[in-house]
Amino acid sequence: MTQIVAIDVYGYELTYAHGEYVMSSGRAATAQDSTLVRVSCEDGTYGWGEVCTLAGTYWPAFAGGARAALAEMAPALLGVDGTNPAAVHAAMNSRLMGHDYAKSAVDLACWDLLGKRAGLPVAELLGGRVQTDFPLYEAVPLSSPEAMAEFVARRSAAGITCFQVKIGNEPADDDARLRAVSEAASAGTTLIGDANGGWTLQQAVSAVRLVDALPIYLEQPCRRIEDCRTVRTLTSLPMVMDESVLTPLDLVAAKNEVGAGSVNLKLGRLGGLTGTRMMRDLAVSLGMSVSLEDAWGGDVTTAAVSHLAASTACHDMLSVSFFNDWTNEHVAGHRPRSAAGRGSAPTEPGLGIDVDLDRLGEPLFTV
Ligand code: 0XW
Ligand code: MG
Repeated sequence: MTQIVAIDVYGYELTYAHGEYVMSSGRAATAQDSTLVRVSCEDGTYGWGEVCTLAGTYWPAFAGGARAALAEMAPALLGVDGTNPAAVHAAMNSRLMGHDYAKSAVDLACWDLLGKRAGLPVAELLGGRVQTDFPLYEAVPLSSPEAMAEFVARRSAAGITCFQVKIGNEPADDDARLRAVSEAASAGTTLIGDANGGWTLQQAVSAVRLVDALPIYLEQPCRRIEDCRTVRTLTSLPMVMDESVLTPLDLVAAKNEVGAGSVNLKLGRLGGLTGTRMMRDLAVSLGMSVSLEDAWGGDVTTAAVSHLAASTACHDMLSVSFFNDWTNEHVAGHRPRSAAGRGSAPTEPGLGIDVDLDRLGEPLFTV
């Protein structure tokens, strides 16, 4: 009954709501290619998933790669129980090793299907809803100190109480950015300086000397985990690891070797809700707090993130993003929708949203 009979893959463009999104090393974009997957079962039920890689320079993934990997794996999924994420991963792994970002879109669709079949929201299947709503963070694109301070003041007025401040270029400039933002932030605001691995070890060593006394967290200062460990020995700033945590062993190393108290977990990097839930539970059992999100996305990604956040205890969570507030195009009516800087997960079964097919063109392909 719930055997997969068809997979439709759609592409659409997500434009950034605040102009140009800029990260370290000159990575900048105003729009991203996102990919939606609809998994349909024999009984007429279907589930939705999404993957958006943030161009091709955030991690080793790009939209064309996601679509090619989905085309490669889709035939192996026909006939598999779509409400069984473990069986679906086994089928995908029988065709492709890795490519977890492409697998993530299918995984989300299966959790949507499983929730619909069970009559329960995905949050309840991920361990239970323990938060009805939670504060959201927004990233501050890397720019001049003045422009970044203005962003923080403007979005604070909209209710945002946590900002991920993009840094990772010249240490003196990053110091000025972080100081300007700290002054503009209201009392009680959480600030996370995220270098996205953009500093060389030499730059990071200089940077932490400058910013050590600021009230901030420091996220992924250098690309390599070994360099982050060296940086950690030179600063008292609380550390968050992101890009270099791909496996449970990386997570244990982030905690025990780098001394990071938090980890940023992204659906696409970990193969969807299945892998991210496992890493969330491991992080929490190690006494770490988690940031929950993806690399980018729209309504479907946001719905998946909302269920993960709703099933994570408040004191175990550092930050959560609702990317559908960062992007202009809404395929599911801008649901789930934040209110005054806070998010919550839908209460309907599955992901609890439905994609409006009229907002999408023809599928890129159907298997
Ligand atoms: C993946 N990002 C670059 C996009 C969002 O800004 C979050 C972020 C990160 O590195 O944490
Ligand atoms: Mg990060």
